[in-house]
Amino acid sequence: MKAALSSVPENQHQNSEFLRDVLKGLGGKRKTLPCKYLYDELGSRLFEEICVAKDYYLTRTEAEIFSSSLSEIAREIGPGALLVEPGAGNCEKVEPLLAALESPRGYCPIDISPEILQGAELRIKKGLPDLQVWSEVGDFTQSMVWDKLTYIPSRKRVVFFPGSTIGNFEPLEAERLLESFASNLSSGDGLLIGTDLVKDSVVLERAYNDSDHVTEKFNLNILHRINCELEANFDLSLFAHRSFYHSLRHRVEMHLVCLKSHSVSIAGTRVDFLEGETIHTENSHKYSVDGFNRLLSRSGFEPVCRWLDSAETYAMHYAQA
Ligand code: AVJ
Repeated sequence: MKAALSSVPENQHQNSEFLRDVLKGLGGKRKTLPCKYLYDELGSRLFEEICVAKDYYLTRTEAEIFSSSLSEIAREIGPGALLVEPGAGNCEKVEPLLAALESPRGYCPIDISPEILQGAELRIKKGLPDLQVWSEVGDFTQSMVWDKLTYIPSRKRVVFFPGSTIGNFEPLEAERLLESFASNLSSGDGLLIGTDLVKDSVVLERAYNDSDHVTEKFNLNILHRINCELEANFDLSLFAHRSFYHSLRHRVEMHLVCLKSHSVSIAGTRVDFLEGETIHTENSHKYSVDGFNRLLSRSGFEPVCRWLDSAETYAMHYAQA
């Protein structure tokens, strides 16, 4: 009873932040929504489906690099490391890495979804019962969640940021984020980070317009979420999923295109949509190896080495603070 009561203000607080971000994003001339809101419980499940969709090569390719280079990666990290994973999700990727590390100090997953994190922690503890796990619920772009981790003593910290999540950030924001990672590390600590590489636009566009239409469902789910959580009345049939590669900006952009002029009410505020107008919901930046090394250097990291898949579509970088 007590827990239920005390959870109310927390939810209201989260909702008001969500509402503020949504109204701000949809209030401008170019409509946008922060991509972090794609990942509610259903969105996170749909994303897991994307990861196994045959046209979405990123997850599979990263796993291939992992399985073929795992012992080399573990050797590079060295013994006694505390692994910190911002945006850990289901923690699926980290398990083989943790298992390969020499006497790891522990594992700290950070995620905004408490449900996902809870399940992940249980799984990790089952697979690696001797490993110490400190889970943190929160937004990894906020320093608050990192502050709690500074109290865990360790000889070396390594931030693990796989999945090409860094691609979601505009280059300047990515630099700020990597700088903030560096600010939570000491000299000699590490960053193990996955990035999708620049490649043929046909391959890229197929990955974000998969033939099973999971990406379409994932994209549209953000409107469904706004309807459920913010008392809005989006008609999902009036929006279509659209993803394309913007070659000058080296990124795949994901949008929701309005099919017919109409207005929507969001928590009492009216928002007008014109036919053909889009809501920009996500960017996925693609990097060359050199381009990403430059980004690392600008952010306070020294590139140490990297591993690519055999077809050179994806890279796993190791850098030092
Ligand atoms: C989780 C951000 C890496 O950009 O490839 C997949 C998200 N969006 N399909 C990506 C995503 C549409 C994904 N990241």
